[in-house]
Amino acid sequence: MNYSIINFQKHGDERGMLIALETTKEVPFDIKRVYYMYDTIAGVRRGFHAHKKLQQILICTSGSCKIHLDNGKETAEVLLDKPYEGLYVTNDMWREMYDFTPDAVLMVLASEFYDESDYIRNYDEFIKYVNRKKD
Ligand code: T46
Repeated sequence: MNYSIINFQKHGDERGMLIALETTKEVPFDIKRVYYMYDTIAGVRRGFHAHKKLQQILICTSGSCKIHLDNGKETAEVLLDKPYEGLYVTNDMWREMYDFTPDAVLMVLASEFYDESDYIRNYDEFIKYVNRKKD
């Protein structure tokens, strides 16, 4: 499946930890946008879409949450619970985020500006879209 976990280099010293993320070093695309979600209500599941073009790195900088990934053929569940780990997800991947702890902050680095036309928000449409691309 087209995703990977990136382990970021930790710059630790007696004061604590620091993670630095730079385009072309830790991040395999030009970062055009950063957004994050916090205060997610217990039990909420969000996402429910795929992107046609967008690449992203998801980092749970505080607390934890889980990510469900689906490429139309296979699925995977990823636990994000370390501020030094990033989940790299490319296009054509259905995603859902869930099991947010009350202190969870899910930060996302994105390769594109916000564009609603890049979203596929209907699962049946997503399956048709990925199957069409295989032909
Ligand atoms: C994704 C997952 C991981 C903006 O105005 N600008 C933005 O850059 C984003 C991301 C959202 N918004 C607005 C659009 C909606 O009115 O914020 C509201 C919530 O967005 P959405 O319902 O798309 O949020 P999620 O949690 O379902 O999905 C988000 C990203 O949209 C998506 O690209 O991969 O996080």
